[in-house]
Amino acid sequence: MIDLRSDTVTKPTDEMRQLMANADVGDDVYGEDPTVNELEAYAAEMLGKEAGLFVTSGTQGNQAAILAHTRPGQEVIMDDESHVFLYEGAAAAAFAGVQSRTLPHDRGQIDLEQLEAAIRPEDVHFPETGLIWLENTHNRSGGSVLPLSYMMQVQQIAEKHNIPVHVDGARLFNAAVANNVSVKELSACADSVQFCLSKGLGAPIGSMLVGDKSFIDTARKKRKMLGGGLRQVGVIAAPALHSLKTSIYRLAEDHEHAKMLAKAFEDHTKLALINDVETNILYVDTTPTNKNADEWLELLKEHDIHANAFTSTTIRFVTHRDISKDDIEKVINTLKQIES
Ligand code: TLP
Repeated sequence: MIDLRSDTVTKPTDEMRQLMANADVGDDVYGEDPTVNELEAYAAEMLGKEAGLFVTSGTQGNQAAILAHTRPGQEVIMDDESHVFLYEGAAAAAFAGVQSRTLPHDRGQIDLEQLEAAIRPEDVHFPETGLIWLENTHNRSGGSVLPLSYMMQVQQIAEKHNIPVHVDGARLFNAAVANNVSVKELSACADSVQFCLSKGLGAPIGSMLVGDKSFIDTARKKRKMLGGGLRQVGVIAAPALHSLKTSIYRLAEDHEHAKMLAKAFEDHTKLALINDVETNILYVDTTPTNKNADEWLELLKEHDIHANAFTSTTIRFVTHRDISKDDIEKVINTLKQIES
């Protein structure tokens, strides 16, 4: 099976399974799991923050961050295609009681003037702006990278108005590798960062939230409220730590594979590539082929190739550790065959 539905689909390697079996564990709600403690310290140090918190998923990390940064009745500024707005079940409204202030964007970048204008002045009628939200890489823009310079400008605006910035960095390491900047530099532009261990980094479960110590102390309580106080969590922290230590260098390969696929779409198929491919995500429009997304997915499935429909005429392909160059070549040949 060639599974291009998401970079979340990677299976744990034999080495990871060994690490899981042998992990040193304790009850993490008492702070006694040595493996997760090591992972949290390692992640915080890597991103240049005081503290880290292991969370079960990107969604849990994002929601713990919103709960820790805001109060009910505040507003969070975000782009109108952010994951937190589209794909987290309105959890920010349901759990934190905040209002989402969505703004248009270009490749994940909200116009800076519009961003600043959206910050609420003091007025008895208005909600307070409690948080500014960025997503890097930007999923719905096809894994586009927010440049460091853009993030620094957002930070300047946020500091001027004394508002914290959170980065949904589910794929922050892809951004760092693609733009050849360190995750530390990217993370320095934000008060808190969530990044996923279970996407490009290839761990089976988990995400990290990092920030200063008082923020992480609060987020830890919020994680408990969200049911994320796990016990012998070392069994999943061990492969996650291994991923973080060993997997970053290979993300460039996923980006290469995505570019190979992009070139094939441009040269050999009527499927229209929608995004510039900077990292590991591609969106194609099926309209010029006279087939809709579901029809394409069925045809690909016959060749054991799997992708996801995002609209009735949009398909997403995501490259990851379990996709080899041979797999990409097979996909390209299959696409040519279907169209011929
Ligand atoms: N993204 C998933 C789906 O939910 C769409 C995927 O397959 O891409 N932030 C961003 C930018 C994400 O892309 C995702 C997951 C999350 C947060 C949530 O992470 P999880 O799935 O671990 O809750």
